[in-house]
Amino acid sequence: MSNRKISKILIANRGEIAVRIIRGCRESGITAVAVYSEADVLALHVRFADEAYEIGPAPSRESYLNQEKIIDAAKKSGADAVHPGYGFLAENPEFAQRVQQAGIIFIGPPPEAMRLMGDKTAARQRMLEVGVPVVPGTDEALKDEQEAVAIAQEVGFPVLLKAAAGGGGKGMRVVEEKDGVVSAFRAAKSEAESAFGDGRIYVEKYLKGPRHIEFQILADSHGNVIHLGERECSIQRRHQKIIEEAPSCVLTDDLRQEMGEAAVKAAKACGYENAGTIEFMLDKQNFYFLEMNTRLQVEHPVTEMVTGLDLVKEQIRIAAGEKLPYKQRDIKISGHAIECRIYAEDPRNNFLPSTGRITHLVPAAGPGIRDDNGFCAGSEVSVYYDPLLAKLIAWGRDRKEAIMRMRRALREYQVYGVETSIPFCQMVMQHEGFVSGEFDTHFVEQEFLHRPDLLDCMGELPEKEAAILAATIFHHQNQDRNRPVALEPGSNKKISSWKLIGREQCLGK
Ligand code: MV4
Repeated sequence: MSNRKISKILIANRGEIAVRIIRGCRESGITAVAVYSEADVLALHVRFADEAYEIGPAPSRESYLNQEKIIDAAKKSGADAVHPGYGFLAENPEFAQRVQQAGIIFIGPPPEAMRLMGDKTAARQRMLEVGVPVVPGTDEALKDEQEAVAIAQEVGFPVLLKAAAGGGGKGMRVVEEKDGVVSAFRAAKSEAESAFGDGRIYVEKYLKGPRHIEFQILADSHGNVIHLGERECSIQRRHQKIIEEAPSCVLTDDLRQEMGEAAVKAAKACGYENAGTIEFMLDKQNFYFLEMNTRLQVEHPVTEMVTGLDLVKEQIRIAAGEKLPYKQRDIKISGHAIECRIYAEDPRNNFLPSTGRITHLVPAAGPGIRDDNGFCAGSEVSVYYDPLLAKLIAWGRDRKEAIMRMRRALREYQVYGVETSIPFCQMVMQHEGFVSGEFDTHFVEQEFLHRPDLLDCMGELPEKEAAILAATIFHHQNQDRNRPVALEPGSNKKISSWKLIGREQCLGK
């Protein structure tokens, strides 16, 4: 494939990932074009971009998922390429195709690779053909209930019913015994039909306590494929990842090499290009292909921190037709990185989304800390979009140093106006199971959901900071000196003890 110069990129996304991609563009000397919904007029990604186009009302369906509007904006701006980020249209092969048909480069894999990996049974078959291990199960979608029962018995209980069009946990059902198969099959099928418009279901042996380990891949358009090591993503809740790290503390060098080679083989088997991720489940020393994510992932920064590469800039160079300038042996993993996702969700209230205006925001900084953010003080967190506010990444020479840095950074990070997952992340960073590295994908449900008291002493402001904050709010409100200051409703415990304080108490103490 011939080289094509890229000098202007339209970012078909919002929030922290749009900001992240704009940063990569700017560092590459490339003009960044933002698109935004009516709700995002004042958003950070719009401010950081060189140009911006409005693409419709707040609901994603009418804006960030509106292919027509986005492609129009790309044409109007004269962009050479479109970067989809993650979510929205990132793994939609029709969108990639339409971008290409408009004569614009899609910064991502070929649509055919996306389509193959989007069909979980087709992906399983292809992996079997090339010798990448998959969990024992069916090669094709189940015809009917009778076949479901027969094959479940063949595979052996417990089994897991999965949607062929699924991924990310939707439409999955664990079945413990023969009697449960028929009803689980019907439930999974109807859930898959309404979620994906595709009710095909297949069976896998259910693994009880797997760890989730994924490999980052880079593939150029000249047939060169390498991996950048793994990320461990087992700390998640209802298929939403919360904490990720690289490297995994359970992989030996031999296993890492073996899984890395399998990941490269998987990417080659689907004709992959650009950045992608092969997800595996690790059950003791056995690993199994789970699925491939054909996009840049939320957690890509931990890989960047331990490899020194910038994945967005690599994506752009690959899309421009350049060759990977290094080989597998040139990739060195250095130190340890941990990412905490800062969601606008209330961990003290079943992770309920917390919306509203961010009134006050102080990100963490200092040695070894990176903050990939999409919001600032004054930003509105709306019900329309993903509640991810920022990603806090800590690097250390080893895991212990990364954990200590993360604890320190979480202690500095201040967000007011909305509740966040910061106290939850603090709790995990102090948790013996996390610190020792002994955890699996059930960590959150096992260690936390029955013990919300673990959060009681997390994320509280020391009194002096609460006092300064109260004084600041008082000053801004410019109210009667004798009137008490009321802090934001819904503030955490320690602050609520400062709920009613007069100016004299706030200042000078
Ligand atoms: C599994 C599994 C156990 N056995 N498959 C969850 C998301 C979806 N992509 C696949 N998932 C799982 N598939 C078999 N055969 C357990 C999970 C699973 C999981 C996987 C990765 C990360 C977190 C998870 C949480 C619950 C269940």
